[in-house]
Amino acid sequence: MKIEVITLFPELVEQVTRHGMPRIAVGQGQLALSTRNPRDYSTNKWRRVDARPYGGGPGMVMEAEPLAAAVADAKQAIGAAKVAPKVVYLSPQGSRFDQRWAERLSAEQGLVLLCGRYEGLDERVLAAEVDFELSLGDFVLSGGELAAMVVIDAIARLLPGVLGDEQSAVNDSFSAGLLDHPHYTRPEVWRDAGVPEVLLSGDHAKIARWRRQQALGQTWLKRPELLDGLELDEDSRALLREFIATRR
Ligand code: 9WO
Repeated sequence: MKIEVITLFPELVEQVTRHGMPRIAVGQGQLALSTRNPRDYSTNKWRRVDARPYGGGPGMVMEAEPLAAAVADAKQAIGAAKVAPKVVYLSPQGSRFDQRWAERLSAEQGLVLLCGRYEGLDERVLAAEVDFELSLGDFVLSGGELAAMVVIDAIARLLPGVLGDEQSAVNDSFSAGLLDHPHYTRPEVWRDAGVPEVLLSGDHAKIARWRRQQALGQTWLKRPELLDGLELDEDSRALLREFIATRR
């Protein structure tokens, strides 16, 4: 997958490929990340890309033309694919980004991520160029860059071959719409607290069942609304009933 990020802070966004899954994905050739600075598309001799809002008010707005020119070049650079790459704008006004969005975007051949600064973009460039407006949650940052980096990280680990077979994303608790099960490592006793017996039993079928039950139970405890969106099979419903019963 090719990702082009349009940003006034390219050196910030490029940091995302210095560590973790995005770094591995780049190393394997599964991900290519490029940045593009709207300032390089400004026709102003001071390289300005912002101006005061019509109607007045505080702050500045990013002008349409340098952004549109950067998007056009980004699409060209991604090239290849028969269909033009999707353009994503990161903003608090967007649809909530979640694991399903990460999965959907990871199937694209190319993506253009648009990062706003100041009070945001001229609305007309949004209407003309943006396919999806996505939000990480109900909070305001100083710009879209950190959100773009989060989206890149979430996508990178889903690209084919980036996670090894044994811990593939298909095994993620979240791929089933559930929270993760609890994890334990040495020592076997820490501050008088032990490790659940089953994890020391060596019975791998039993361990897998316990983990599935914990994933269901932790979701019920911490994020019950996630269960409303799921069609649990009878076995899972039985595991959850048992978890709830042992907690009363
Ligand atoms: C700034 C501002 C200042 C005074 C009054 C209102 C204001 N709104 C904003 C604002 O929304 N600025 C945004 C900064 C413009 C677009 C890029 N910025 C941004 C993106 N902040 N937070 C995000 C973001 C992106 C994805 N998920 C969560 C937050």
